[in-house]
Amino acid sequence: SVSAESMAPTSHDQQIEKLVIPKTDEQKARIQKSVGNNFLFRNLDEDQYLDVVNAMAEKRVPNGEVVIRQGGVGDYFYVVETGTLDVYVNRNNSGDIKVFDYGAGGSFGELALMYNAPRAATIKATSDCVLWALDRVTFRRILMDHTSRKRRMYEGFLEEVPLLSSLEQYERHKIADALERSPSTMARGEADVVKVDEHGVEHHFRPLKKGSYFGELALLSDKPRVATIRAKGRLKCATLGKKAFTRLLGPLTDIMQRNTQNYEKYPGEG
Ligand code: 1OR
Repeated sequence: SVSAESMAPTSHDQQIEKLVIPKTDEQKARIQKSVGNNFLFRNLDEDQYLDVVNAMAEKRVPNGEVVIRQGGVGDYFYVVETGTLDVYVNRNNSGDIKVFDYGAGGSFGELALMYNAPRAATIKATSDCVLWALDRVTFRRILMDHTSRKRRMYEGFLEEVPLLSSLEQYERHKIADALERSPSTMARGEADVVKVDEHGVEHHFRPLKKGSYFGELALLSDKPRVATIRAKGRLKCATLGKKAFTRLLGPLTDIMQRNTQNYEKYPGEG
């Protein structure tokens, strides 16, 4: 059964009905686990989190079923508890092309809700799935502001990072979702790249500037850090965790691998 609780009047003097779909503790625990690794839920306060859990509907989808059809109207945002799904985009009527896939903890269906646009892709289960569906109103009330603000904030900057310029705008949006605003793509400042050899002598490599990235080598090779990065004055970076790096920058591995050859060639090395 579904019920609605009324909330205090907003500044517009409207009554907002909160959606409450009753759940067992077991279901609540499964939601918590599913959203735990999802960036879009990271900044919710306790009340917002409870509202989201209350509003979510459990949806079981058999292998092969289409959850979202490109061109359709946006109604729900989905989080994957278990199972796998493929994403297809059909451009200029040239047929469906698979562009991405989701597994546990993934989420999709936010674009149509955020921009009042038709669904941008088709999403089809490739195994039996358990999904949590969040209605459009709750999504917009709780998750949209932060998500769209973060995407907008990083949009211009990520476009100017040469490594990322070949990506689709939507792929940069996913990177923006995953970025942590901690003090590694560089937003401002300069940094030295220093390697100390076995005799304790420092070797300097090409310094890093706005739009440079660093820290990829150890992630690509699963080896210890091979150089020290030292800020020259104030430095502002955005960081991407290892899991998000692998997932979102996987398509750029070859380019990053190729770029590592340039590290040895810095002529200013002394
Ligand atoms: P939606 O509400 O438009 C389809 O419904 C969902 O597919 C969409 O929200 C996204 O959550 C998800 N481009 C657009 N939407 C995508 C993409 C995508 N991938 C997943 N979705 N691209 C793939 C990027 C790896 C760009 C393809 C040109």
